[in-house]
Amino acid sequence: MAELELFIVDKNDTSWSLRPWLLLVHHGIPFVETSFVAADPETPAKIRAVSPTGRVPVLRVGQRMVWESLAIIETLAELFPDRPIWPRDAERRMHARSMAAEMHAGFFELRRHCTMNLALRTRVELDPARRRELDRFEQLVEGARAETSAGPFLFGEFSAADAMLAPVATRIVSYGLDVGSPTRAWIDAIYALPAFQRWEREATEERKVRPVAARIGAPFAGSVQERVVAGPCYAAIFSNQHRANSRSTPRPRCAWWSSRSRCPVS
Ligand SMILES: N[C@@H](CCC(=O)N[C@@H](CS)C(=O)NCC(=O)O)C(=O)O
Repeated sequence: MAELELFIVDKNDTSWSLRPWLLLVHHGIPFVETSFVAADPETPAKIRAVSPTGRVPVLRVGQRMVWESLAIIETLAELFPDRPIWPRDAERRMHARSMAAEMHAGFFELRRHCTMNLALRTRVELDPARRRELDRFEQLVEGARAETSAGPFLFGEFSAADAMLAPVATRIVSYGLDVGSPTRAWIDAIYALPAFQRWEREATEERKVRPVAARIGAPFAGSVQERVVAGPCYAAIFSNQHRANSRSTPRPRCAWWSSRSRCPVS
């Protein structure tokens, strides 16, 4: 099996990177994690060096790069057919793929106005356009949950559909958005998932050493103040080796600069 390397940015703020990362960690798939520091001015160039779109996540499979979160997830499903990355049932798989594609292609208002900020706890009222998107999101959750009484995830066990929708769970929590009990139960399941809890722990550790990037947290800029670390901020590029079934948080291999500068990566 070719070596896998997943390139991501700050865990507090990156919704797209969370998706394939959750699947890799949940399924105990070994991979190297390389995390760029969003606030480093050189990060956009570093990302462009590995990603044709200048965005992350990107997965290196041996010598080949795979970009776009959904393409990465499909690649993982193909590389690891023994793992239930998509639901095993063909009908549910169709449903799950449609949901994942809708998530990948839509929900622009929610994304733009409730940017991912894992540490944030606030309460905002949604305007009608954003509320419509959240209503549609709730329909997606309820539609999937109607497929099976097994649980607690969308199609019973954790799948790529849950991974694709998971960042919206964090936005609902961060911004105190009102949702019904089926969506609330699904959010609880996401927050209880060991892989998600590991992401949260690692995000907390990162926040202690990484400066806040300018675009992250906008437009609720005041809400990210808790991320600003007093004194000089020593930032690192983390390169971690994830081994199969490893439950502990890997240690960073190197730290390369200290900086208070900001760059427009979110
Ligand atoms: N459609 C892409 C979106 C990726 C994306 O927007 N990633 C953000 C980080 S979460 C990024 O790299 N932003 C860099 C920029 O906008 O300059 C995917 O599904 O992977």
